Amino acid sequence: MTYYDIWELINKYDKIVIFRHSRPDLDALGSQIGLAQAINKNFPKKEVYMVGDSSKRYDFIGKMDEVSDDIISDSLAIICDVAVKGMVSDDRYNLAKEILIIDHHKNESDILNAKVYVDTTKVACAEIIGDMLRCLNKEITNYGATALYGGIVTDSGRFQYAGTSDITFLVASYLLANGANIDFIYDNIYVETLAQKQMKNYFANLFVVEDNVAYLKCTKEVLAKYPDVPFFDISRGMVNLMAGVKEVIIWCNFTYDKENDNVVGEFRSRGISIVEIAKKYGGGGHPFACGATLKDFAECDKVITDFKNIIKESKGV
Ligand SMILES: [Mn+2]
Repeated sequence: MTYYDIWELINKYDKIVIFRHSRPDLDALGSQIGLAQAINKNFPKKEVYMVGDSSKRYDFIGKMDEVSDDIISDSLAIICDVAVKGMVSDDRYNLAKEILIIDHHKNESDILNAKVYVDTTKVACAEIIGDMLRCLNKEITNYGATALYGGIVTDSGRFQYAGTSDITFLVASYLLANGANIDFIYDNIYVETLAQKQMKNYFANLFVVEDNVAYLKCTKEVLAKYPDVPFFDISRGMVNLMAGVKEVIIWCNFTYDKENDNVVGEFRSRGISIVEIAKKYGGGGHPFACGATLKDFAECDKVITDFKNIIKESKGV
């Protein structure tokens, strides 16, 4: 599939419903909003909707739509930033006439009969969408450009993580030329309240470093101090407290999920691919940023041991 094929498929449908993964990050939401805005701008007569669970953290970027089954049955479903059934928020994409997946993750898709466009060289799904618009010379609104920029800047860690390429900067340039509002994104992402700063200090004092592995265990007891903070803000929000430490090569955050009575692990690494270990425990993601859901904290210890071993192996010990 090419960018042109994606655009032709969109061209065929009067109604388009855009899906993405649950517990959305700004790349998932930015991809949805950016794509919806681009379709609206280039095909003003088409009806475009976005669906999925809401995330308080990123509400500032925009809201989802209420969409009936009838509309979805008469539409093209586009799924952004995920290719795996179990992770899509709202499974009604099954009702659609046709399904298109646009993703940058390495996971094989298990959604049958979908057309799949996966480019794992892109640091963000929003980069794929922005690059498509750039290459096809299509227009986008200021708002859509801002949303896509937000997806790229967060998934790339402000143009820092592996996967950031010359194309990433070309797409960023295209988005700025089309009115992306950088200040709006940065004010909403990187300015925090005093309470948030103090919460980070609390968690930063809890992590442990052993054999170049840093880990944080957010147990029931630890989380009790912050009962009102959304799960995502701790699970994903605290993992990079351990980044940028000279002695730390792999870092991971294990957060108890009371809804499912299990532990969600977020794994990060500098230079050593760890996604195989995430997969070993039923998870996945990117080589240097991935995760898995664990049964309990005893299983987390096994993951930590695997990380220690993979570092030793890489040193040839
Ligand atoms: Mn993404």
